[in-house]
Amino acid sequence: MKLYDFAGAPNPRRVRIFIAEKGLDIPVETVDVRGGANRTAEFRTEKNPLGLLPVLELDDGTPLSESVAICRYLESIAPEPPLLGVDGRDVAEVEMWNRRMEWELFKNVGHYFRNTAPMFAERYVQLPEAADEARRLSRECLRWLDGVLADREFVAGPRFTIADVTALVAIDLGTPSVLEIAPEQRNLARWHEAVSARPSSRA
Ligand SMILES: N[C@@H](CCC(=O)N[C@@H](CS)C(=O)NCC(=O)O)C(=O)O
Repeated sequence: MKLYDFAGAPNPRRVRIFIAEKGLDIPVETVDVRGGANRTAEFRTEKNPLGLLPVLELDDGTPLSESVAICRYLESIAPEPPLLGVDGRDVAEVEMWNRRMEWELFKNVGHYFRNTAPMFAERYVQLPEAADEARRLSRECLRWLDGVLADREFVAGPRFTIADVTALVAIDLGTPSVLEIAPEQRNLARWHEAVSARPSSRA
């Protein structure tokens, strides 16, 4: 296997954290995103038609993209520690929380950058109002997430899961331009300190 990666980006970081938590050793090839190597016809044909990273190339050459799909594959070949749930009900709860972190937090942080970052100016119509709204919604998510974390150690319950990975990369990406953990959000701060202290967070 080989992971096509880009160090500065949050979705590849999700997969790198997942790999580190599993203790897997997977060769990495850095793709020159700044130089547009991921948007060439060759990359789109051979790796990912959307021109996005990460891509996990399997031993038979099959290119897998979409971070959660890659994580699902990795969980199937390395079940320990379980990061996607331990039984049917738990799998559903982890999925629920991961999707909330993707849709309510990560997506809004991403929309902020899509609407403000110079690197996206040629690709997307950028609207200041859309950036403001994305910032408002991502901050709103942090407010209710702080409440959720009042009585649980991790986002989806008592165990570290993919929902923590998604929340961590979204918050680290967004801080401090889009959002930051407010001083009164003590549960969120405790959680962020704990997940950031895991060796995988440096992946
Ligand atoms: N839904 C995809 C999103 C992948 C994605 O947006 N990747 C970004 C990095 S975080 C990328 O490759 N950007 C390069 C570009 O836009 O040129 C996933 O979950 O992996």
